[in-house]
Amino acid sequence: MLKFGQHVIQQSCVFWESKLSFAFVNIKPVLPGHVLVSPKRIVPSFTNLSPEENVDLFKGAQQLASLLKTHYKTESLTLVVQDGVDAGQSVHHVHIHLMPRQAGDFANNDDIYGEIERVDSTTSEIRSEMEMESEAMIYKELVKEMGITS
Ligand code: AMW
Repeated sequence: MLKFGQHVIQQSCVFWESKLSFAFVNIKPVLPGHVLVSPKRIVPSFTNLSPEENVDLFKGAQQLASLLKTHYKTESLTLVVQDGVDAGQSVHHVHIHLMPRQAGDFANNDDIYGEIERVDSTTSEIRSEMEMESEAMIYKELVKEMGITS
């Protein structure tokens, strides 16, 4: 069990861990494969990451980006870090959004940013724990198969 700001993330929803970081499935994904990578320590802002946390987090995000590109058969991925309330950050614990993209997934490519804001403000699109666990299981297998290191 790991903390994501005020939220508790069940181990079954975590699909990758390193010494300082972890990745987990999203409770309200804006697209299939929308996952989050965070430091294990509750660090509110990107600028508060230690150099070690920064390297560990981005190394993990890069490897998991490859996993998502392979699994979702795409060459395109949107990465987002909302740092601070005025940038749209709602959970005050650094997280990188990884979102695999497909041709035509939004009418305009950049509509994804409006969708992140819209979904963030709803409580109606929360997924079941079972659905999240099933998704995490698929990625856990891929982490092993692709030899993604911690
Ligand atoms: W931010 O607006 O802070 O950049 O994004 C917060 C993200 O965290 C959103 O994508 C939201 O769906 C996700 N989220 C919030 N609570 C949980 C949770 N308990 N488990 C998984 N994802 C969560």
